[in-house]
Amino acid sequence: MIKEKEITKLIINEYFNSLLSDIEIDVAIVGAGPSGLTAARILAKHGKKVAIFESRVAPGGGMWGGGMLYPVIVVKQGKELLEEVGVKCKRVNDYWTASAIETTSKLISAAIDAGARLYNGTTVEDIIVREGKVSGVVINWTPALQLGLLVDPLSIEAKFVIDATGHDCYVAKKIEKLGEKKIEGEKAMWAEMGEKASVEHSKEIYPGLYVAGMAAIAYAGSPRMGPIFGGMLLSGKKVAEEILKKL
Ligand code: 48F
Repeated sequence: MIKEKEITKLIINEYFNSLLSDIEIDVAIVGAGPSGLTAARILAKHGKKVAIFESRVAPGGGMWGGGMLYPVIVVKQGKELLEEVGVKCKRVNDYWTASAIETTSKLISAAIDAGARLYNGTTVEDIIVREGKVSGVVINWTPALQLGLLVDPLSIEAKFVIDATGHDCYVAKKIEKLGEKKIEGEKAMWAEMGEKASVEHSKEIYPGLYVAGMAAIAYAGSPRMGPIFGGMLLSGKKVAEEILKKL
């Protein structure tokens, strides 16, 4: 016999046990796009306690649609990070192509398989700053924020936070409010420069807070690169490795 109340109990128990165990973590990753997912996989693979908070229901960020909804991605650097998660890459001249759908789903499942927990429908609306260091994130249900409900958030303590929120660099903007830096936002497209800059500028921008992926581009005011994704993957790897040295 299937009982509705048992289904409800299972869902509530599973979710809240997971959230309870993640109130204090090593790394909080904001945004489940390619950079955040890659960082999560590497950190979790090294045994770190990692949670990803993603405002949308479906994780994956801006990768599902490839370029203008042609679901193909291109990489020139970082192909090994796709192969590590089992993505089939095809060489075409100096580039590699892969299915955007295969890539996105495998990045998500590899992060989860490595041990990262993914909280979807959950928006990071603020950060905790204590004694000059980012010490966690402030979360709320995405629908509560979208509806403008007056609902106070909850907080998660984290030793490190990664802003992988993409073009908006939402978390880094909180640092701007602390008077740290004027954020100019991403510049017009220049794929080669953008690819280099996405890795170069993925780093700690305030004690405890790292930027990765398009958030790093927007924070640094560098050119965007469009649907070439190697820089996004490598940026996630770079911040994960920098954080691993400190944990
Ligand atoms: O935009 P997104 O895919 O970020 P990324 O890892 O990769 C960028 C590329 O997809 C592409 C590109 C590269 O060529 O230009 O755009 O830098 O994923 C960012 C994720 O963060 C979520 C958002 O829904 C998306 O899935 N996000 C944004 N703000 C918040 C958030 C927030 N405040 N809290 C939680 N999630």
